[in-house]
Amino acid sequence: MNDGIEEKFESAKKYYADYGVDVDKALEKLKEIPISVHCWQGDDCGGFEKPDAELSGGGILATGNKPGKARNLSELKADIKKAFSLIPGKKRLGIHAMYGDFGSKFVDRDKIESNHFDSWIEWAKKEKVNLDFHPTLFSHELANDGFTLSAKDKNIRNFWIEHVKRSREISNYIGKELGASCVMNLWIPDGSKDLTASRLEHRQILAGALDEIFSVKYPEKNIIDAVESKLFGIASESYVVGSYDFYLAYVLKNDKFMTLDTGHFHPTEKVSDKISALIPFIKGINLHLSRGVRWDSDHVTTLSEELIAIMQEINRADAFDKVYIGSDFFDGSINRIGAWVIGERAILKSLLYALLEPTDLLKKYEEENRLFARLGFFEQLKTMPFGDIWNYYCRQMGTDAENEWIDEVIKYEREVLENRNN
Ligand code: RNT
Ligand code: ZN
Repeated sequence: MNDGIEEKFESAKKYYADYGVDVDKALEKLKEIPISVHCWQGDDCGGFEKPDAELSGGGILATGNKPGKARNLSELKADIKKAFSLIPGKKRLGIHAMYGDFGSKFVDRDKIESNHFDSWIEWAKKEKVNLDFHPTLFSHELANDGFTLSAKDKNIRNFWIEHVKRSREISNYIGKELGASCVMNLWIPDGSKDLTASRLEHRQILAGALDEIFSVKYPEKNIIDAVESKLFGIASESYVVGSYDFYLAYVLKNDKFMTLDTGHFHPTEKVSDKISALIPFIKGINLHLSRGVRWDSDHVTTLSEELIAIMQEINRADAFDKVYIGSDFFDGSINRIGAWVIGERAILKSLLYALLEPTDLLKKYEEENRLFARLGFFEQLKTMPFGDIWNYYCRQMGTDAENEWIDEVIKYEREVLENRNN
């Protein structure tokens, strides 16, 4: 198709070259950086353990009931395939324990096994993507009292310890089968709606449970362990056991990865600033990119200043081997494939924006104490022809340019989603 994309790219390239930016090199790099797309955007985080499963309990909530959501694993896989075809570059897929292939029988969380994930592994091999894993410690009757791994009740606690141990075993198996380490991210909903007297007890119990879970050793080439903190959740407004401070101390002491979910901090707190603060000390960071809006932590990511700042910080630190980029949002009120594509493309756009930054020039202004020039250049970057480079990249990767993908999703909605009666 000749719509001038190549010509625009060539002229944009010159624009950046004037400031010492090698656009081709930036695109080569972008191609190699994988992003881990979460599977649960496809069905509002319901999973397929039981027919009509819905996200329930445990401090998270999916809102919206737009018809057309995936009703089973094969519909979910078809939707992921469609979304992936509209997202350029290397992708991984983040799955959750509740998306195991359990056939028609019910398998409780303390009984999941590696073979329940064989069909995902087969799928991953066929699609040439690697997998990440999340144990599921919500939407279950034993999570309804607000505490799982940090529960005082031994039976509840042991049930969940068993679930996470099995999740690690499965992650190790996935990593081994695919020949690429599987990031296993642990998030628990534990906390309390109101003033809590046993803060320390629950945290001590959680630390003990984590120690027990991680006492089983697996090779890092198969599995990477990460833990995810949260500021507050629905019904855990006053107390969250796995807070940022708790997990930061835990990962530094135990050499684990820290998951930073961008919706899990105070709105004025910047995750971008945490990257350079953690890198000198931490084994690694796993990102759950999301967009917090007021009380909700899970809106679809957009090309925001903060998302760009996160990528700039990773790039300036040249820490793409230490920081895993993944997403975590769920919106059931809009076309779910569209939501995926918007969110993942925003992540990639912000990454490209960062890769096109003439960092040396900005640092030079700082060293010369020309701080107006630094701020001025940050502003100038916003009007540089970044979009022409992005469109060219998309086309080169065999994906739709920015003005094309929306119609593709509308077509899929008409042809596929509207025929699902849910
Ligand atoms: C919840 C956490 C967690 C979940 C997923 C589904 O607040 O962000 O990562 O969103 O595990
Ligand atoms: Zn998350």
